[in-house]
Amino acid sequence: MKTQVAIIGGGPAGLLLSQLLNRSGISTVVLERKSRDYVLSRIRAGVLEWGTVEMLREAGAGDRMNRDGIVHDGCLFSSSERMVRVDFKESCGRQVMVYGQTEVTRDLYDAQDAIGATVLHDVSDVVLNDLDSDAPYVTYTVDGVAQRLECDYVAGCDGFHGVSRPSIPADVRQEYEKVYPFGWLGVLSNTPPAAEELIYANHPRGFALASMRNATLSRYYIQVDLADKVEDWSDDAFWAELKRRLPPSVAETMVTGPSIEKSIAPLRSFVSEPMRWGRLFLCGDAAHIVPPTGAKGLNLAASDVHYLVAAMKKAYLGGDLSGLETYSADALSRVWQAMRFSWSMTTMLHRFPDQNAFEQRMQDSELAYLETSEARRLVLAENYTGLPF
Ligand code: RFL
Ligand code: PHB
Repeated sequence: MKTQVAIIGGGPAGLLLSQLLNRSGISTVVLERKSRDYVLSRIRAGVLEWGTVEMLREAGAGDRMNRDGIVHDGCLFSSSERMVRVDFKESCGRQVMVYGQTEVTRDLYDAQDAIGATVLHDVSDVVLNDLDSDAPYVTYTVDGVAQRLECDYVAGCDGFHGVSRPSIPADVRQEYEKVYPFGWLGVLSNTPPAAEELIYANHPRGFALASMRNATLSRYYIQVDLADKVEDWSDDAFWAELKRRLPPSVAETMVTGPSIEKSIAPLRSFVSEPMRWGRLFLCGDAAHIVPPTGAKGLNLAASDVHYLVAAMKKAYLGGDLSGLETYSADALSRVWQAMRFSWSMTTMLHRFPDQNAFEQRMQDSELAYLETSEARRLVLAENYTGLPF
């Protein structure tokens, strides 16, 4: 088989890239390790920056989001001392869209089906070959049969544990990492959201987040010990702990119910440079991971795709390779800004095991500054809603 761009991974980065390239007349084949049902069972991101919203619309995958997504003008930050609202719209004139990654992925699969794009599932043994030549190719196995895909370029969209990043020689890669000493326990439940906007809570017992998917589906997270297992947390124990950490007025009135999904995710900041090697281009979690506190992971995957699509269009439609040459630097400059923001939100809102009284006061002062300074709220708003591409 032959294509112009071989895309490894059928998560949001791979599917959005495939959709936008195909719509520009550039052919793709997506190779995904898991089944479609498995990919669609993952519960992950919930907040889309406006740039991501516009890309999904441009991809022809925005109809359901336009109808069912919830536009948010702001969000809340609470601690035992105070409750601060950041009004994104007032501060920086922008908003975000609350619409789950699961739905984004479903819409992208439907859009790919509608244009007859090639997405192969249950693909194993993916190997990227001759990436530093003019004729790279990908070998893989489907239904027990070994296959070969010839291409001009390979897009590595296969997440943190994929094969693409390790295909760049170790002596070329520079990796930066910070592992946080806690995880997030997330619960999805068929209950109305606790509040109209998201609440990020800094509490002496640990961080909590009240989020949502729609009027009858809520998503909550609490900071937990890295050693904790999902089995350690009954639904009752989860709700009791969440209520302790949320503002009392919210905890008193919130509706609880059986969890329909419960999982623990570790928190990490990670960047691998460069994002291009030879004819391989990394996008999304394959190149970088952010802790979820800033709601940036999926949005960064989309911004990488933005730069790569622009570069590919320039190359294929205008014969100009300069966008491909600068892809890594262009994508990384925005990645590092999102890294900084996610790290600062994580640092401001979580309880660290070795946190002393001084560090405690630093967190309180951050929130007090947020409460009193319009400039500080603007900084948060412009980062949360997404820096320009
Ligand atoms: P994905 O989604 O991991 O998709 C990669 C795909 O590649 C496949 N794959 C392979 N395919 C072929 N061959 C191989 N060898 C392969 N190895 C892997 C995988 O099966 C998979 O389908 O990466 P992508 O596309 O880069 O998308 C990134 C996002 O999924 C991720 O950044 C976000 O979910 C992060 N995230 C959030 N991001 C936001 O923007 N806003 C949020 O509110 C937000 N909340 C979150 C989050 C992530 C979380 N977890 C669980 C990590 C909340 C949580 C709890
Ligand atoms: C979510 O709804 O899953 C969500 C929202 C905001 C975050 C992280 C996750 O910062």
